[in-house]
Amino acid sequence: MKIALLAMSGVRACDQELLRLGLTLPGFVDRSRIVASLPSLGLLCIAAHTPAGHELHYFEAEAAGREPPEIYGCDLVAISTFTAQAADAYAIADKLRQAGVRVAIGGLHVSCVPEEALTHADYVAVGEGESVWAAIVAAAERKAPPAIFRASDFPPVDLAAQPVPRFDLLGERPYNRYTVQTTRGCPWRCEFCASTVMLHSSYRRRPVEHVVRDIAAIERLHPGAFIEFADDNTFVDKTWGKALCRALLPLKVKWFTETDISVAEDAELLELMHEAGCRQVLIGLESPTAPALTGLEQRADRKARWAAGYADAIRAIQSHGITVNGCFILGLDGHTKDVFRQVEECAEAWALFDVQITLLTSFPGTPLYDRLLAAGRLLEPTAWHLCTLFDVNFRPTGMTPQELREGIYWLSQRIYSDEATRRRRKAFFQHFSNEPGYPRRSSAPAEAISPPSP
Ligand code: B12
Repeated sequence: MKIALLAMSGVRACDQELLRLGLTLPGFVDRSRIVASLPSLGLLCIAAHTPAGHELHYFEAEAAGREPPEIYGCDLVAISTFTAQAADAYAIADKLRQAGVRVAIGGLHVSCVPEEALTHADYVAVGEGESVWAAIVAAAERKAPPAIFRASDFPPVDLAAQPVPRFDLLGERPYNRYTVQTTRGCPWRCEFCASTVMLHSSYRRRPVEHVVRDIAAIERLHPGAFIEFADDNTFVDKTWGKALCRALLPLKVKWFTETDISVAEDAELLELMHEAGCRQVLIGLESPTAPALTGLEQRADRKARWAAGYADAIRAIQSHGITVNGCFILGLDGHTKDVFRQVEECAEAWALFDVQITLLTSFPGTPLYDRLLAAGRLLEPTAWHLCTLFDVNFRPTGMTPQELREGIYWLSQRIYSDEATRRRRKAFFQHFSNEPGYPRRSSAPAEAISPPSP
């Protein structure tokens, strides 16, 4: 069969005012541009499990109506989507089926609402795709009737036995970064998290030699490529993390990852991360004030326990030449209108190299969704297109939905302005040029991740 892999791509926000502001704020736009172009690792992973004898092609579509015409000439189209673009993915799937093309769909969103997806696709994958993909291809070949394929009905995915994702299918497309996974999942349970925990409940590490193998495969295709680890929380296991960094040393790649603040507790690990090419860590700080963090991490209330140490931890990480992208969620229970000013103050005081502000978002399948739904706090319970992290779709406790909207407009203008960005970065460099032993290397730490100057 001729099989198309179709990734829903690009970044999204429905709020017109935020988009208008975004368009005038270089910091915001540059950041979006950097991340907007990432290939779908999920599709490349399942592609590597395609039984022999099929022809594979990789495509991307930013919206329905913008899908490549070539997909209509295929026998099977495998679509991957997150929640925000589910409606676009379904619209494309409907058109494909009308044209007689079989459609399979998978990813975080449909894993939570498979029955919804089955009204638009022939085959719906629930959970990790590696285990179900071959069965879906076989079903499409024999023109089997529509069905849901649950990974839980198949042998579990063994992360120590995975082939190299099919990076070769990306061809010469111009990506800023390429994604690789070093771990899957996260041992903590944050109420709002809509990431890998939606697919599989346990936290797993890959063999470090496989991570090295995958990066080497990317570097062979695209020498000098910048790597983004598509992990939820890379350095939970510090011993394994050090082994990973040591294995990465000879590759001389530069990379970015997402991890929790506990990485700051281990100076040896930070040193190794920097030596191994880590240029930035993205950390969910979530709130500038501790009370709003209480209960957020549901296993051991970790976020609330870590909050008092944020300033020192960020300093420890950045003093190793690794910049921190600190993420704040606006609208958490306990946040009042003061939160916007508090985020601005903390971002400056902690000299955060980059700041990410998003709105509390209840993705389907999360404990947060269930809680807000039960409390009647969701404005439009199935408005999946609003699950962008930038659109308000719930009633906060400490302000009105409109005050939350206006707060993010105000804060984005303040923290993403050229002046504030320059001030924070200057503080970062001044701050750490006074640190004993800094800079650790002759190269400026931020060189690989700084957005270009406007
Ligand atoms: C890389 C990334 C992107 C890339 C995506 C490139 C792409 N097309 O995949 C870009 C930058 C485009 C992006 C955009 C957005 N993202 Co994003 N992104 C990520 C990130 C960092 C990693 C995702 C990843 O690669 N995972 C690893 C792969 C292996 O897993 P996977 O994709 O789930 O695939 C597996 C299964 O789902 C399944 N599978 C997937 N597709 C298919 C298809 C078939 C047919 C089958 C059989 C199986 C299958 O098999 C795969 C292997 O097991 C995650 C955060 C994180 N740490 O995970 C956020 C994340 C996925 N993004 C998120 C969000 C909110 C967005 C945006 C809405 C942001 C915005 N405002 O625009 C947009 C969505 C637009 C869109 N494209 O739909 C949320 C999604 C939550 C949700 N449930 O929807 C996450 C979890 C981050 C968060 N803060 O919560 N993102």
